[in-house]
Amino acid sequence: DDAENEAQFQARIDAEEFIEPKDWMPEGYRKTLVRQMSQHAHSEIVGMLPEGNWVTRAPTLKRKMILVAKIQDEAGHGLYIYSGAETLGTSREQMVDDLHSGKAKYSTIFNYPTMTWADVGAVGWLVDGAAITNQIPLCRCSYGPYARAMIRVCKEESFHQRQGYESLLAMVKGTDAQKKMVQDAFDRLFWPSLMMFGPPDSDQPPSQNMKWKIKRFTNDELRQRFVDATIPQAEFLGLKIPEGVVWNEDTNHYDFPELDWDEFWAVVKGDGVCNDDRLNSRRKAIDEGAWVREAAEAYAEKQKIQQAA
Ligand code: FAQ
Repeated sequence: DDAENEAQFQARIDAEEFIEPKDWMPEGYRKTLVRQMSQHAHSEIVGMLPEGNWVTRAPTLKRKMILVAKIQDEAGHGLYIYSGAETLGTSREQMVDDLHSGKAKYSTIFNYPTMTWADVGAVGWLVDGAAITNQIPLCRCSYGPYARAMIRVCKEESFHQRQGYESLLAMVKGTDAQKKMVQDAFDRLFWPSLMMFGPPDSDQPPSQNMKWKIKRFTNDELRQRFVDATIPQAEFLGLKIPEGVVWNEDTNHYDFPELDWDEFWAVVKGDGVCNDDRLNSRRKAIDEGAWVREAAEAYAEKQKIQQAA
Protein backbone atom coordinates (compact mmCIF):
# COMPACT_ATOMS: atom_id res chain seq x y z
CA ASP A 1 0.00 0.00 0.00
CA ASP A 2 0.89 3.67 -0.33
CA ALA A 3 2.33 4.18 3.16
CA GLU A 4 4.63 1.21 2.69
CA ASN A 5 5.63 2.36 -0.80
CA GLU A 6 6.31 5.82 0.52
CA ALA A 7 8.51 4.50 3.33
CA GLN A 8 10.49 2.39 0.89
CA PHE A 9 10.80 5.33 -1.47
CA GLN A 10 12.14 7.60 1.28
CA ALA A 11 14.58 4.88 2.36
CA ARG A 12 15.99 4.75 -1.18
CA ILE A 13 16.34 8.54 -1.20
CA ASP A 14 18.05 8.48 2.19
CA ALA A 15 20.45 5.83 0.86
CA GLU A 16 21.32 8.24 -2.01
CA GLU A 17 19.86 5.96 -4.68
CA PHE A 18 18.60 7.54 -7.89
CA ILE A 19 14.90 7.28 -8.62
CA GLU A 20 14.29 6.21 -12.22
CA PRO A 21 11.26 6.84 -14.48
CA LYS A 22 9.55 3.48 -14.02
CA ASP A 23 10.04 3.34 -10.24
CA TRP A 24 7.16 3.96 -7.86
CA MET A 25 7.09 7.55 -6.63
CA PRO A 26 4.64 9.66 -4.62
CA GLU A 27 2.39 11.82 -6.79
CA GLY A 28 3.72 14.92 -5.03
CA TYR A 29 7.29 14.04 -6.01
CA ARG A 30 6.25 13.57 -9.64
CA LYS A 31 4.30 16.82 -9.65
CA THR A 32 7.09 18.84 -8.05
CA LEU A 33 9.61 17.52 -10.53
CA VAL A 34 7.42 18.21 -13.55
CA ARG A 35 6.92 21.74 -12.25
CA GLN A 36 10.58 22.40 -11.57
CA MET A 37 11.97 20.65 -14.65
CA SER A 38 9.47 22.24 -17.02
CA GLN A 39 10.14 25.62 -15.45
CA HIS A 40 13.83 25.00 -15.89
CA ALA A 41 13.41 23.95 -19.55
CA HIS A 42 11.22 26.98 -20.24
CA SER A 43 13.90 29.21 -18.69
CA GLU A 44 16.51 27.83 -21.05
CA ILE A 45 14.27 28.46 -24.07
CA VAL A 46 12.95 31.89 -23.03
CA GLY A 47 16.52 32.71 -21.94
CA MET A 48 17.57 32.63 -25.58
CA LEU A 49 15.50 35.76 -26.29
CA PRO A 50 17.41 38.47 -24.37
CA GLU A 51 20.64 37.25 -25.96
CA GLY A 52 19.08 36.77 -29.38
CA ASN A 53 18.35 40.48 -29.22
CA TRP A 54 22.10 41.13 -29.73
CA VAL A 55 23.11 38.62 -32.41
CA THR A 56 22.88 41.12 -35.25
CA ARG A 57 24.71 43.78 -33.23
CA ALA A 58 27.61 41.84 -31.71
CA PRO A 59 30.72 44.04 -32.02
CA THR A 60 32.98 41.54 -33.80
CA LEU A 61 32.71 38.33 -35.79
CA LYS A 62 34.34 36.41 -32.93
CA ARG A 63 31.87 37.74 -30.35
CA LYS A 64 29.00 36.96 -32.68
CA MET A 65 30.14 33.36 -33.15
CA ILE A 66 30.47 32.86 -29.40
CA LEU A 67 27.04 34.36 -28.79
CA VAL A 68 25.35 32.21 -31.42
CA ALA A 69 27.03 29.10 -30.01
CA LYS A 70 25.89 29.98 -26.49
CA ILE A 71 22.30 30.55 -27.56
CA GLN A 72 22.35 27.25 -29.40
CA ASP A 73 23.62 25.54 -26.22
CA GLU A 74 20.65 26.96 -24.30
CA ALA A 75 18.26 25.46 -26.87
CA GLY A 76 20.00 22.13 -26.37
CA HIS A 77 19.61 22.41 -22.59
CA GLY A 78 15.92 23.17 -22.99
CA LEU A 79 15.29 20.15 -25.21
CA TYR A 80 17.37 17.94 -22.96
CA ILE A 81 15.42 18.95 -19.85
CA TYR A 82 12.03 18.69 -21.62
CA SER A 83 12.99 15.11 -22.53
CA GLY A 84 13.92 14.43 -18.92
CA ALA A 85 10.60 15.86 -17.75
CA GLU A 86 8.70 13.76 -20.31
CA THR A 87 9.94 10.61 -18.54
CA LEU A 88 7.56 11.64 -15.72
CA GLY A 89 4.57 11.26 -18.02
CA THR A 90 3.81 14.82 -19.16
CA SER A 91 4.30 15.58 -22.84
CA ARG A 92 6.45 18.41 -24.09
CA GLU A 93 3.43 19.74 -25.95
CA GLN A 94 1.51 19.98 -22.68
CA MET A 95 4.44 21.72 -20.95
CA VAL A 96 4.76 24.24 -23.77
CA ASP A 97 1.00 24.87 -23.73
CA ASP A 98 1.23 25.56 -20.00
CA LEU A 99 4.00 28.07 -20.62
CA HIS A 100 2.03 29.83 -23.34
CA SER A 101 -1.17 29.97 -21.30
CA GLY A 102 0.76 31.55 -18.43
CA LYS A 103 0.23 28.58 -16.12
CA ALA A 104 3.88 27.52 -16.02
CA LYS A 105 6.66 29.83 -14.95
CA TYR A 106 10.17 30.52 -16.13
CA SER A 107 12.98 32.33 -14.36
CA THR A 108 12.22 35.95 -13.48
CA ILE A 109 15.63 37.05 -14.74
CA PHE A 110 14.59 36.77 -18.39
CA ASN A 111 11.94 39.41 -17.95
CA TYR A 112 14.61 42.08 -17.65
CA PRO A 113 15.78 43.73 -20.87
CA THR A 114 19.30 43.49 -22.34
CA MET A 115 19.86 47.13 -23.16
CA THR A 116 23.57 47.29 -24.08
CA TRP A 117 26.32 44.97 -25.28
CA ALA A 118 27.67 44.90 -21.71
CA ASP A 119 24.37 43.33 -20.63
CA VAL A 120 25.17 40.34 -22.84
CA GLY A 121 28.50 39.83 -21.02
CA ALA A 122 26.78 40.38 -17.68
CA VAL A 123 24.16 37.74 -18.52
CA GLY A 124 26.95 35.23 -19.14
CA TRP A 125 28.81 36.19 -16.00
CA LEU A 126 25.91 36.68 -13.57
CA VAL A 127 22.98 34.71 -14.97
CA ASP A 128 24.96 31.67 -16.02
CA GLY A 129 27.00 32.06 -12.83
CA ALA A 130 23.85 31.93 -10.71
CA ALA A 131 22.50 29.08 -12.83
CA ILE A 132 25.64 27.00 -12.19
CA THR A 133 25.55 27.70 -8.47
CA ASN A 134 21.98 26.42 -8.43
CA GLN A 135 22.58 23.51 -10.80
CA ILE A 136 25.78 21.92 -9.49
CA PRO A 137 23.80 20.52 -6.52
CA LEU A 138 21.10 19.41 -8.99
CA CYS A 139 23.68 16.98 -10.44
CA ARG A 140 22.96 15.05 -7.23
CA CYS A 141 19.19 15.49 -7.42
CA SER A 142 17.41 12.26 -6.50
CA TYR A 143 15.70 11.95 -9.89
CA GLY A 144 18.18 10.20 -12.21
CA PRO A 145 17.24 11.74 -15.58
CA TYR A 146 17.36 15.30 -14.15
CA ALA A 147 20.66 14.71 -12.31
CA ARG A 148 22.34 13.23 -15.38
CA ALA A 149 21.11 16.04 -17.64
CA MET A 150 22.62 18.58 -15.25
CA ILE A 151 26.16 17.22 -15.63
CA ARG A 152 26.47 18.23 -19.24
CA VAL A 153 24.41 21.37 -18.78
CA CYS A 154 26.74 22.56 -15.98
CA LYS A 155 29.84 22.01 -18.13
CA GLU A 156 28.38 24.18 -20.84
CA GLU A 157 27.13 26.83 -18.41
CA SER A 158 30.60 27.02 -16.97
CA PHE A 159 31.99 27.89 -20.41
CA HIS A 160 29.21 30.47 -20.80
CA GLN A 161 30.05 32.06 -17.49
CA ARG A 162 33.71 32.41 -18.40
CA GLN A 163 33.08 33.82 -21.85
CA GLY A 164 30.74 36.41 -20.31
CA TYR A 165 33.32 37.40 -17.74
CA GLU A 166 36.08 37.53 -20.36
CA SER A 167 34.03 39.82 -22.58
CA LEU A 168 33.54 42.19 -19.63
CA LEU A 169 37.25 42.04 -18.82
CA ALA A 170 37.96 43.20 -22.37
CA MET A 171 35.48 46.06 -21.98
CA VAL A 172 36.85 47.32 -18.66
CA LYS A 173 40.27 47.58 -20.30
CA GLY A 174 38.69 49.76 -22.98
CA THR A 175 37.36 53.31 -23.10
CA ASP A 176 35.65 55.17 -20.27
CA ALA A 177 32.34 54.73 -22.04
CA GLN A 178 32.87 50.97 -22.12
CA LYS A 179 33.75 50.88 -18.42
CA LYS A 180 30.63 52.87 -17.64
CA MET A 181 28.56 50.45 -19.67
CA VAL A 182 29.88 47.49 -17.66
CA GLN A 183 29.18 49.25 -14.37
CA ASP A 184 25.65 50.07 -15.49
CA ALA A 185 25.00 46.45 -16.54
CA PHE A 186 26.26 45.23 -13.16
CA ASP A 187 24.17 47.77 -11.25
CA ARG A 188 21.00 46.71 -13.04
CA LEU A 189 21.48 42.93 -13.28
CA PHE A 190 23.15 42.07 -9.98
CA TRP A 191 19.95 42.19 -7.86
CA PRO A 192 17.73 40.35 -10.35
CA SER A 193 20.42 37.64 -10.60
CA LEU A 194 20.15 37.13 -6.82
CA MET A 195 16.39 36.70 -7.24
CA MET A 196 17.00 33.71 -9.50
CA PHE A 197 17.46 31.63 -6.34
CA GLY A 198 13.83 32.13 -5.37
CA PRO A 199 12.08 33.59 -2.32
CA PRO A 200 13.84 33.84 1.06
CA ASP A 201 13.89 30.83 3.39
CA SER A 202 11.93 32.81 5.95
CA ASP A 203 8.90 32.68 3.59
CA GLN A 204 9.04 28.94 3.27
CA PRO A 205 7.68 26.04 5.26
CA PRO A 206 10.32 23.34 5.91
CA SER A 207 10.98 22.07 2.45
CA GLN A 208 9.60 18.75 1.23
CA ASN A 209 11.94 19.21 -1.76
CA MET A 210 14.92 18.96 0.58
CA LYS A 211 13.56 15.80 2.20
CA TRP A 212 13.15 14.28 -1.25
CA LYS A 213 16.63 15.53 -2.16
CA ILE A 214 15.41 17.35 -5.21
CA LYS A 215 17.04 20.37 -3.63
CA ARG A 216 20.21 19.93 -1.56
CA PHE A 217 20.55 23.49 -0.26
CA THR A 218 18.06 26.20 0.56
CA ASN A 219 17.49 29.24 -1.64
CA ASP A 220 19.31 31.52 0.82
CA GLU A 221 22.29 29.17 1.16
CA LEU A 222 22.84 29.14 -2.60
CA ARG A 223 22.22 32.88 -2.90
CA GLN A 224 24.91 33.52 -0.27
CA ARG A 225 27.33 31.19 -2.04
CA PHE A 226 26.78 33.12 -5.27
CA VAL A 227 27.30 36.52 -3.64
CA ASP A 228 30.51 35.31 -1.98
CA ALA A 229 31.88 34.07 -5.31
CA THR A 230 30.75 37.05 -7.37
CA ILE A 231 31.84 40.09 -5.36
CA PRO A 232 35.60 39.33 -5.65
CA GLN A 233 35.08 38.86 -9.40
CA ALA A 234 33.36 42.26 -9.57
CA GLU A 235 36.28 43.78 -7.67
CA PHE A 236 38.74 42.25 -10.12
CA LEU A 237 36.81 43.96 -12.92
CA GLY A 238 37.30 47.23 -11.01
CA LEU A 239 33.57 47.71 -10.46
CA LYS A 240 31.99 49.74 -7.71
CA ILE A 241 30.33 47.32 -5.31
CA PRO A 242 26.65 48.06 -4.56
CA GLU A 243 25.87 49.87 -1.35
CA GLY A 244 25.20 47.57 1.58
CA VAL A 245 27.31 44.71 0.27
CA VAL A 246 30.10 44.36 2.85
CA TRP A 247 32.46 41.64 3.98
CA ASN A 248 31.58 40.32 7.42
CA GLU A 249 34.68 39.17 9.35
CA ASP A 250 32.62 37.22 11.85
CA THR A 251 30.58 35.14 9.43
CA ASN A 252 33.19 34.99 6.66
CA HIS A 253 30.49 35.95 4.19
CA TYR A 254 29.31 39.09 2.47
CA ASP A 255 26.34 40.79 4.08
CA PHE A 256 23.88 42.22 1.59
CA PRO A 257 20.61 44.13 1.90
CA GLU A 258 17.16 42.51 1.72
CA LEU A 259 16.10 42.15 -1.90
CA ASP A 260 13.01 43.85 -3.27
CA TRP A 261 10.61 40.93 -2.90
CA ASP A 262 7.65 42.97 -4.11
CA GLU A 263 9.46 43.41 -7.39
CA PHE A 264 10.28 39.68 -7.46
CA TRP A 265 6.64 38.59 -6.99
CA ALA A 266 5.42 41.18 -9.49
CA VAL A 267 7.78 39.71 -12.11
CA VAL A 268 6.77 36.13 -11.21
CA LYS A 269 3.13 37.13 -11.67
CA GLY A 270 3.77 38.54 -15.14
CA ASP A 271 4.27 42.24 -14.51
CA GLY A 272 7.95 42.52 -15.36
CA VAL A 273 9.21 44.84 -18.12
CA CYS A 274 9.47 42.05 -20.71
CA ASN A 275 6.98 39.34 -19.61
CA ASP A 276 4.45 40.04 -22.39
CA ASP A 277 7.11 40.45 -25.00
CA ARG A 278 8.81 37.15 -24.09
CA LEU A 279 5.62 35.11 -24.13
CA ASN A 280 4.44 36.70 -27.36
CA SER A 281 7.77 35.84 -28.99
CA ARG A 282 7.45 32.21 -27.90
CA ARG A 283 3.84 31.93 -29.07
CA LYS A 284 4.73 33.48 -32.41
CA ALA A 285 7.65 31.07 -32.87
CA ILE A 286 5.42 28.07 -32.20
CA ASP A 287 2.66 29.34 -34.53
CA GLU A 288 5.04 30.21 -37.33
CA GLY A 289 6.85 26.89 -37.04
CA ALA A 290 3.64 24.83 -37.18
CA TRP A 291 3.98 24.13 -40.90
CA VAL A 292 7.50 22.72 -40.38
CA ARG A 293 6.27 20.30 -37.72
CA GLU A 294 3.29 19.31 -39.87
CA ALA A 295 5.52 18.73 -42.90
CA ALA A 296 7.95 16.64 -40.83
CA GLU A 297 5.09 14.52 -39.53
CA ALA A 298 3.61 14.05 -43.02
CA TYR A 299 7.04 13.04 -44.31
CA ALA A 300 7.57 10.54 -41.48
CA GLU A 301 4.12 9.07 -42.17
CA LYS A 302 4.94 8.71 -45.89
CA GLN A 303 8.23 6.96 -45.10
CA LYS A 304 6.42 4.56 -42.79
CA ILE A 305 3.89 3.64 -45.50
CA GLN A 306 6.66 3.16 -48.07
CA GLN A 307 8.63 0.95 -45.69
CA ALA A 308 5.58 -1.16 -44.92
CA ALA A 309 4.83 -1.63 -48.65
N1 FAQ B 1 11.54 32.85 -11.20
O1 FAQ B 1 9.33 27.33 -2.97
P1 FAQ B 1 10.23 27.95 -3.95
C1 FAQ B 1 19.55 28.94 -17.01
C2 FAQ B 1 8.68 30.16 -7.93
S1 FAQ B 1 18.50 30.02 -16.32
C3 FAQ B 1 10.28 32.39 -11.36
O2 FAQ B 1 11.57 28.39 -3.52
P2 FAQ B 1 11.39 25.84 -5.55
C4 FAQ B 1 20.31 29.12 -18.27
C5 FAQ B 1 8.78 28.65 -7.74
O3 FAQ B 1 8.73 27.98 -8.96
C6 FAQ B 1 17.87 29.45 -14.81
N2 FAQ B 1 9.65 31.67 -10.43
O4 FAQ B 1 10.32 26.96 -5.21
C7 FAQ B 1 20.44 30.34 -19.04
C8 FAQ B 1 7.60 28.37 -6.87
O5 FAQ B 1 6.44 28.32 -7.73
P3 FAQ B 1 5.09 27.50 -7.44
C9 FAQ B 1 16.99 28.25 -14.90
C10 FAQ B 1 10.32 31.41 -9.28
O6 FAQ B 1 11.00 25.23 -6.84
C11 FAQ B 1 21.36 31.31 -18.70
C12 FAQ B 1 7.49 29.61 -6.01
O7 FAQ B 1 8.20 30.63 -6.70
N3 FAQ B 1 17.20 27.46 -13.74
O8 FAQ B 1 19.68 27.94 -16.45
C13 FAQ B 1 11.63 31.84 -9.07
O9 FAQ B 1 11.56 24.94 -4.36
C14 FAQ B 1 21.55 32.44 -19.49
C15 FAQ B 1 8.05 29.41 -4.61
O10 FAQ B 1 9.47 29.18 -4.64
C16 FAQ B 1 16.20 26.93 -13.04
O11 FAQ B 1 15.04 27.10 -13.34
C17 FAQ B 1 12.24 32.61 -10.09
N4 FAQ B 1 13.48 33.10 -9.96
O12 FAQ B 1 12.76 26.65 -5.74
C18 FAQ B 1 19.72 30.51 -20.22
C19 FAQ B 1 16.62 26.07 -11.89
N5 FAQ B 1 12.03 31.44 -7.86
O13 FAQ B 1 5.42 26.37 -6.52
C20 FAQ B 1 19.92 31.63 -21.04
C21 FAQ B 1 15.63 25.04 -11.52
C22 FAQ B 1 11.00 30.76 -7.32
O14 FAQ B 1 4.20 28.48 -6.82
C23 FAQ B 1 20.82 32.61 -20.64
N6 FAQ B 1 14.73 25.49 -10.48
N7 FAQ B 1 9.98 30.75 -8.18
O15 FAQ B 1 4.63 27.09 -8.80
C24 FAQ B 1 15.04 25.50 -9.17
O16 FAQ B 1 16.13 25.15 -8.78
C25 FAQ B 1 13.97 25.90 -8.19
O17 FAQ B 1 12.72 25.77 -8.85
C26 FAQ B 1 14.13 27.32 -7.61
C27 FAQ B 1 12.90 27.63 -6.74
C28 FAQ B 1 15.38 27.40 -6.77
C29 FAQ B 1 14.18 28.37 -8.72
